Amino acid sequence: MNRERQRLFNSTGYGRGRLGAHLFVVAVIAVAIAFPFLVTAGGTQELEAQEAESNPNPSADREYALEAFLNGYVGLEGEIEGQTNPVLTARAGETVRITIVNGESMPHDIVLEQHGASSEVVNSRGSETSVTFTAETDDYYFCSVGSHRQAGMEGEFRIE
Ligand SMILES: [Cu+2]
Repeated sequence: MNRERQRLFNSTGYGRGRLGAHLFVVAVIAVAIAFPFLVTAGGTQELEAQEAESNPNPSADREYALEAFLNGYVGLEGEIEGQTNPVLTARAGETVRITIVNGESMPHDIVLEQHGASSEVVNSRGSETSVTFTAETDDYYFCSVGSHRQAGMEGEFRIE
């Protein structure tokens, strides 16, 4: 190997070494920047998994909450808040969950006639139950206890 080639060889080798070192530094910085995001993303996924586990029925397309009284169900939140026996709506095929919170110490439930869906009866003030079904047709929701339906516990469910 003559002097000229030796010089070229050395300089090329040196150049590659430098390039390798640069790439290594860039990679370390990239990992350092990405690491907190990776950890955060992993943590969020874990939290969501825990929530899904603690809630046996995690997702409904429509959720309604009603407070149950003998003279009617009263909307608890959203657009129906404060309305007595509000019209509840959903698109056909959507999963609907209606939760009732007992507003008094008297047994109440919620039943949807056409959908064949019925909740448990709740007896004490503040106790909750819910009914989940797939929206198929216009219907009525009502309380099946005694003559509560006639007393005022009835509202419409409509396909929008
Ligand atoms: Cu009732």
